[in-house]
Amino acid sequence: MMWVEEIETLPRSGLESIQLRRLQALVHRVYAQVRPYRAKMDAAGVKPDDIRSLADLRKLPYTTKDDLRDNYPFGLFATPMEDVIRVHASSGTTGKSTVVGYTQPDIELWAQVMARCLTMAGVTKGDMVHNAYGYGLFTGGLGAHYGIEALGATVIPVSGGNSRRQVTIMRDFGSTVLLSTPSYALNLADAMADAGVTSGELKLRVGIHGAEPWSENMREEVERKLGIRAVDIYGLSEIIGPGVAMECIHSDRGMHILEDNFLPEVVDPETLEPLPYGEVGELVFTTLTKEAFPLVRYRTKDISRLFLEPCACGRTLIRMEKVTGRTDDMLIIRGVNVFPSQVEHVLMGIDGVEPHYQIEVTRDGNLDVMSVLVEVSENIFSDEIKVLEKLTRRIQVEIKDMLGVTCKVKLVEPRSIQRSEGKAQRVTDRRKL
Ligand code: DLL
Repeated sequence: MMWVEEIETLPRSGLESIQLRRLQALVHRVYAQVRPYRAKMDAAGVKPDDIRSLADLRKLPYTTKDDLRDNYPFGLFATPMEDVIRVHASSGTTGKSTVVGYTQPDIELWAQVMARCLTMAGVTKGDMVHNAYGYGLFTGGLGAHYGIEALGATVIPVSGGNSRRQVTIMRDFGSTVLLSTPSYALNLADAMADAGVTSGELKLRVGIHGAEPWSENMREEVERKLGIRAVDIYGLSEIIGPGVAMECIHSDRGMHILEDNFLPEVVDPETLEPLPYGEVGELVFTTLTKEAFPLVRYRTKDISRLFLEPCACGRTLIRMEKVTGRTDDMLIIRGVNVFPSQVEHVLMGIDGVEPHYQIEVTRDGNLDVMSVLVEVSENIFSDEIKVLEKLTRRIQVEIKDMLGVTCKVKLVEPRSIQRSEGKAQRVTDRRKL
């Protein structure tokens, strides 16, 4: 059990004084060690000593994905590379991925926050934890893995894919906890039905699902089909990975943010003014304890709101509402973050293709399917079928190389894609979550 009672149930004032101390140390550190932070703070006319209260946070400049891209890959790291013992990455705009790094204490911190999250779901030492988040550059697999071990539960590092085998493992090993994206949980439910395995034959008790948006309807479906309690977990690579916020089994609303480590704000995405508790806006996080890759006021683009009302579990940690959308056009397709601009970038590099395209996302069973409709030029269109087939395949391969996502490609006649009269509507998301 990983219940850090003296932190989780601290009165507000106690927690805020810890946050302030950590924030002041952080700001001094990034100012001294990370040139882009110093440049931005100098430009904004703010010095580390100006941060005297938590309210002074708003004097600090925001950090955005563009800052990450401009300093790709390691330019925002605050420790020497020799102290960095792990990197992870997630896809970003125009093909450059977002790279994040961890020192040994960062990896330990991550394991601790993840273990605290698992505890919120009632996971304990005796549990058999089936970890179906992908292992690799994605933070899901390894991030959860270390937390499960830190808790002393048994981890089954199964990663994603091969659902049939996963069902056998769940049944034979007696998995009690499932960690996966919500859509993959539904896939596993289908695989169970195909294999004639009922939820009654499993020992599964709770599912911890995140990394993509999911609705209450989807939660009900997962709970019914797998015979479990399904809870939400939130995180992003930039802030640490999974383990930023977690729904406890008592929560009537939202996820507890581990705010002794991740200081949240909600801001108006247009004016960038911080919003009071309860109002909907863009989530912004400052990492208070991370060494290698600290972030000051990082704009997540995720839409949510914060509320302070006490939770039945006794934790005083602030809660964030389920993330329902984003302020940008990022899509999450089978767990991979995809920006339409990346698709555009690929298309623009191919001769015979017009800059008119449309992305359609649907769901086939529980699997996301991305289709790209691409207009071709007149002379290509009148070409023989072999040429068109070759072009289709080339687009498919290049998109797969760039994004890691297999998509369907359909070439369409010149001028058949509707021209926009304002902002182009390039994406139709027909997934019913
Ligand atoms: O998805 C980390 C993670 C792994 C979280 C496993 C939970 C479980 P990224 O690949 O960097 O990191 O993607 C982060 O995914 O900004 C949100 O838009 C979205 N996201 C993550 N969790 C949730 C959630 C991981 N529970 C991006 N609900 C974030 C809705 C989520 N969206």
